[in-house]
Parts: sequence; C-alpha cells; structure tokens
Amino acid sequence: MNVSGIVKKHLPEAREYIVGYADLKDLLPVKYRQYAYGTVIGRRLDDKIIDSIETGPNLGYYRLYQEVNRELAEIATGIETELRSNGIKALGIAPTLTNTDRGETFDRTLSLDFSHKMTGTRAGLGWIGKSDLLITREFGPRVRLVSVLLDAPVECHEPVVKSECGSCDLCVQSCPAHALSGAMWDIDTTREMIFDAFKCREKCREFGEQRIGKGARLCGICVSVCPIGKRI
Ligand code: B12
Repeated sequence: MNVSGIVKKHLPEAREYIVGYADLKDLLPVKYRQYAYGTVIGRRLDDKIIDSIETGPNLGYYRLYQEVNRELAEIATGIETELRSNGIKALGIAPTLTNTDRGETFDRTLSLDFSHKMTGTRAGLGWIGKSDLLITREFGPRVRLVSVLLDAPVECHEPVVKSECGSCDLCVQSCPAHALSGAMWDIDTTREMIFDAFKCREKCREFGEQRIGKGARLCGICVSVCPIGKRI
C-alpha cells in the first residue's frame, strides 16, 4: 500500500477530514531535517458547537477540543506506526502542547518548533487568515490539525502563498483581546505582524477561568465568526 492509502485507512470517516501533502525541505528545524515531506490532516469541527461560541467558549467546546486532540493524536500514532512497519521513516507530531513542550522557552515565545499551519499552507489546504488561523477551502478555520513527517517522496500539493481574506475583517473586529492587527498574510509575513499571541493567551485564560474551570484556556471566537466554512 502506498503512503496515501495508509493515511486514508486511519481516518474513521473520510468526509470529516482533509488531507494534504507538503514538501518541507529546508523549512524544518535541524532535529526534523531527516524528514523532507509531511502529511497534514484537518479534522472538521462540529458546526453546532462552533456556532455556539460566537461570543466565547463553553463546556461543549472544551470537550470537543479534548476529544478531537485525543482522536488526532491516535491517528498520527497509527499512521506513524504503520508507515514504519512498511520501511518508511515517519514521525507524528502531536496536535497540541505536550508536557515536554512546556517550560521556559515556550512560555517566553508561545511558539513550538513545528507548525501544523505552515504544513497546511505548504500542502495547499488553505492560507493564513487575518485571524492567524489556517483557513481551509473546505471547512474554513473549523478544523484541528495534526501532521506526520515522512522521509519518503510523496506527490505534494501546490502550496498556497498568500491570503484570500480580501476585505473581510470580522475576526479582527470580533477578537475580545484586540490581538489581531488586520494585516494580510503572505509567506514573508511573521506571526507578530498579524497577531499578538500573548494578548490572545491572556483572554483564553480569563475565559477559561470564568466559563470552564479546570485550568482550561480557550477562546475560539475567531474560529466561529469566520464566514468561510460557516454553513448557516
Ligand atoms: C502555541 C499555540 C497557541 C498560542 C499561540 C498561537 C499562535 N497563533 O502562534 C495561543 C495559546 C495564543 C494559541 C491560541 C489558539 N490556538 Co493554538 N496553537 C499553538 C501551537 C501549539 C503552536 C503554534 C506555534 O508554534 N506558533 C508559532 C508560529 C511561528 O507558527 P504558526 O503561527 O503556527 O505559523 C506561522 C508560520 O508558520 C507562517 N507560515 C505559514 N505558512 C508558511 C509557509 C512558509 C514557507 C513560511 C516560511 C512561513 C509560513 O505563518 C504563520 C503566521 O503566524 C499550535 C500547534 C502546532 N504545533 O502548530 C496550536 C494551533 C495553532 N492552535 C490552534 C487553535 C485552534 C487555537 C485557538 C482557537 C485555541 C482555542 N481552541 O480556543 C486559539 C486561536 C489563536 C489564533 N487566532 O491564532 C490550531 C489552529 C487550527 C487552524 N485552523 O489554524 C493549532 C494548529 C492546533 C491544532 N492542532 O489544530 N495557540
């Protein structure tokens, strides 16, 4: 079975996912350089729950977030294991922060050394919106992402290199943290030109404490208001 056959086999319901393949040569930090390619998988998020968080997160969104993280982590591990048993070097990257990612460097930068969104643009799934989220053509930002790095050449998709948000700035206007500058993305745009990650995290912390508890840090308003992928 080829790589894409193995990937598909691990997706429980094909229509709930989008999959892309990216050429990542020279884009990864040294520790991942043996992997020149990557597959990125987007799991569609439940529309009812995403529609319900237009003014802020709720318990349903928190549960969805945990459930989808768990599901994507299992998918990535399953794909990694099966590719390896077929002689292909592969490495699944967790959908979210793991305990080993935490610590001083992360707290100072709010950045990891692997970006699922960059893999998404390189795999042609969509562009980085004014929200700093990956806006996919099928589901807008209503997806959670996971990636598996590969050392085997795969047929890659055409990368997306600039934003297609146009004049829409609903996410910028709706951001309760005023974390979005309204700048349009292209591949030379840094996160800091679009987005203040520290302001966003502070608001996520505040919402988490007020509405969810248990140390949750979530917002999601920018996911909910984006007209791309919205079905009602
Ligand atoms: C740290 C983190 C946060 C931080 C900082 C967010 C940020 N935007 O950087 C905080 C806590 C604030 C946060 C908040 C949220 N997060 Co968060 N977060 C992450 C995490 C763990 C790492 C992100 C990171 O390292 N960023 C560092 C910068 C440098 O990279 P980047 O922003 O990912 O991508 C930039 C570059 O790659 C560049 N780029 C894109 N294409 C290309 C191509 C080339 C060639 C080049 C050179 C560059 C380039 O453009 C991007 C511009 O910012 C990722 C998981 C992961 N490992 O990717 C999830 C992730 C980004 N988060 C996600 C989500 C959903 C959220 C929240 C909605 C949380 C919530 N559920 O309520 C909010 C939304 C915030 C927002 N508007 O972006 C999703 C995004 C899904 C999507 N559709 O885009 C991710 C991918 C998790 C996942 N598995 O799906 N998050």
